[in-house]
Amino acid sequence: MPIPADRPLVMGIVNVTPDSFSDGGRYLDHAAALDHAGALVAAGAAILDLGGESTRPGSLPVPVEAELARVLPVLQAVHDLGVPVSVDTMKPAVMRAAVAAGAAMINDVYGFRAEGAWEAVRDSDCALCIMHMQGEPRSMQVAPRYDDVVAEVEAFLADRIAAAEAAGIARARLWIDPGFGFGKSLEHNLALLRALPRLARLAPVLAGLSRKRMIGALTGREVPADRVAGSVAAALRAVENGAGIVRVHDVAETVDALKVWLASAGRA
Ligand code: 7PJ
Repeated sequence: MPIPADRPLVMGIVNVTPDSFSDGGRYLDHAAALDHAGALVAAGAAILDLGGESTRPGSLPVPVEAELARVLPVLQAVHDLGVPVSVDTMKPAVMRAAVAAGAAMINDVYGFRAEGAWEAVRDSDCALCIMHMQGEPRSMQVAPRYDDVVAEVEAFLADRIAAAEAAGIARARLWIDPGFGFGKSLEHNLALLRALPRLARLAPVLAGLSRKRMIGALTGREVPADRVAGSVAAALRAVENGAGIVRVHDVAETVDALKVWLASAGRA
């Protein structure tokens, strides 16, 4: 299913990770993810992002079999919801399986740097989102450091675009993402948010700011679920600065805000 390119899209986040409140049963995890996906589409999500491995600061890797067992059954089932589905993974084996199962996008926070990643997605027409991350999830927030964060993220993304093209992947398939919160301080994140128009010259931009620590830092909200209004403001700024997709938890709120904001700007 192709990704519409004529308007800013709200991407709803669907985590398929074991629920600490369930008994860990696989069926319950899948059913919960599917329920959530349906609710996000009903709330107006134009695309879903399905992830079976947490990449939050401090998180540890998940074995490939476990990630496949989490993501694939849900990917197959969410197709019936009628929106394109992105799969959030760093693993070539998961990319291959997701492409074969009809994923519309592969979203890789590691920027397709794993051995075999380009080959896993080359012979298909699915979109690719190349994200910038400094370090690894386990340690990335310990001491993020840049001389010029915008120039360095831009150079990384340009380099990855060139690598994709060298691997035989059409540029029209590529999206880029500065990776808010992935090895970045609050100041780094704000500089990148302001610089989105510059990054958008490279490729269409996907921005993920939803409920992140930077929103907590700016609002004083410790609890991620309390960061909705701050996250909506960040999503609007990202779209104003050229983002084509905003990746969010709070789909209904973001869709409403975008409708009003776009209409008031004469863009609806
Ligand atoms: C992002 C992501 C993001 C893209 C996560 C979280 C952490 N993929 N996956 N961009 N964040 N492309 O949602 O807080 O910002 S997981």
